[in-house]
Amino acid sequence: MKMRAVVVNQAVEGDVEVVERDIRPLEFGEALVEVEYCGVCHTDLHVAAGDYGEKPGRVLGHEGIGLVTQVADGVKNLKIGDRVSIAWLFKGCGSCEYCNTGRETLCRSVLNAGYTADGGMATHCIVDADYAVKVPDGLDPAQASSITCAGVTTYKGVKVSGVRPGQWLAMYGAGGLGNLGVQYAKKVFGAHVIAIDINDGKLAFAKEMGADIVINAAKEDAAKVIQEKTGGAHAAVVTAVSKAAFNSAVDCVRAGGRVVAIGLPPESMDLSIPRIVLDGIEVVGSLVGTRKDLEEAFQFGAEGLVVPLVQKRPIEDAPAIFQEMREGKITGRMVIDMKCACGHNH
Ligand code: 8ID
Ligand code: ZN
Repeated sequence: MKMRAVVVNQAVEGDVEVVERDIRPLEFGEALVEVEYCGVCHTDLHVAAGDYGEKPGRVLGHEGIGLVTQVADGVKNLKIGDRVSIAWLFKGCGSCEYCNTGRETLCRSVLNAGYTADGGMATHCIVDADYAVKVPDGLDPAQASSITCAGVTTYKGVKVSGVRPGQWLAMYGAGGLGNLGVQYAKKVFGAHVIAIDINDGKLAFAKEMGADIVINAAKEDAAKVIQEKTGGAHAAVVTAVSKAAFNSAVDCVRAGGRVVAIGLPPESMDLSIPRIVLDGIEVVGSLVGTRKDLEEAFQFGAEGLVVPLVQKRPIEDAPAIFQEMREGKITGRMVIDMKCACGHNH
C-alpha cells in the first residue's frame, strides 16, 4: 500500500516536498491511521530548516487527526473507526522517572512525530496506539488538529504560568499558538490577557479572540506599556519566534512573575541577574503537553470555549504553506486536508 507524504527535502534549508511512500506492515502495539487533517506548525518549519539537527526525508507533522483503519496485536485502547491524534509526543519509554511522574514529554528516549519519527503530514501514519489520544465527540476534526499541538502547548503553558482568575497574562506572539493561548488564558483560566505581536492583522484577530489589550512590539516598547497599564503582568507566555520577545517578556512581568518559554528560535535570551534575583522572576520552559493535557485541551474545544481558526488546503499546497509561514502571512492555522475534494485536479 502507498501513501502520500510531506517530507523535509534533501537540502534541509526549510523547504518540503510531497512524495509517495510505501506503508510498512504494522508491528505489535501499533495502529494505522488514515489521516484526515494535519496542521502546519512553525516547529515543522524549524525541522525542515534543520534548526535542531538535519532530518532529510523525514515525514513532517505533529498536528495530525485521523481514523484508525487497522490495529496490530497488543492494541487494547483503540479500535477500528476511532478518531485519534498524532502529536509531537509520539512515544515515550513508559518507565523512566519522567514518564512515571507526569512529565512524559521530557522522557530522554522520547520519539517526536515529524522529527525523530515519521509524522502525520501524510495520507497515512503508523502510531504507537498507547500514545494516540482519542478526539471527543462534538469536536470538529480540522479544529482538533490545531489543538493537537498549538492548543495543548498553550493550554499547558498557561497552566505552568500559574496565572489565576483576574490576573494579567501577557501572550507574546499571536500566531498559530498565540491566538489559541489567548483563548485558553481568557476563557478557561479567567485571566486578563495582553497579546503582543509585530503584525497588526494578527493582533486584530487576537482581540477578536478575547485579548483585553493588544500591543504591536514593532511600534511600541511592549514591556513599558504593560508595566504602565497593568503594573506588570503576573505571568508571560512566549510563543514568538524571536529573542527580542523573550527579553521583553522578562521585563513585562511584575515582581514574583513567571515567564513561560514556548517559542523555539534557535538562539539565546538575555537574563539580567539582578532582575531575576532582586525581583524574584522565574523563567521556565514548557514543552507541548502530556496525553492527559491533550485530553483536557480537546475537551475545552469540544465544549466550544476554544475555537481554532483553520483554513483547509490540499497536500500539494504544502511547499507554499511553508513559504507563507516563513513570511509571517498566516492568521490562525493552515491545515492540510488529506482528502481534499476541492474539485481541482490533484
Ligand atoms: O512545545 C513547545 N514549546 C512548542 C510547541 C509548538 C510550537 C513550541 N513551538 C514553537 C514553534 O517552533 C515556534 O518557534 O513556538 C513558536 C511559534 O509557533 P507558531 O505559533 O506555530 O508560529 P507562527 O504561527 O509563525 O507565530 C509566530 C508569531 O510570532 C510573532 C509573529 O508575528 C507570529 O505571529 N512574532 C515574531 I516572528 N517576532 C515577534 C516579536 N518580536 C513576534 N511577536 C512579538 N514580538
Ligand atoms: Zn507544533
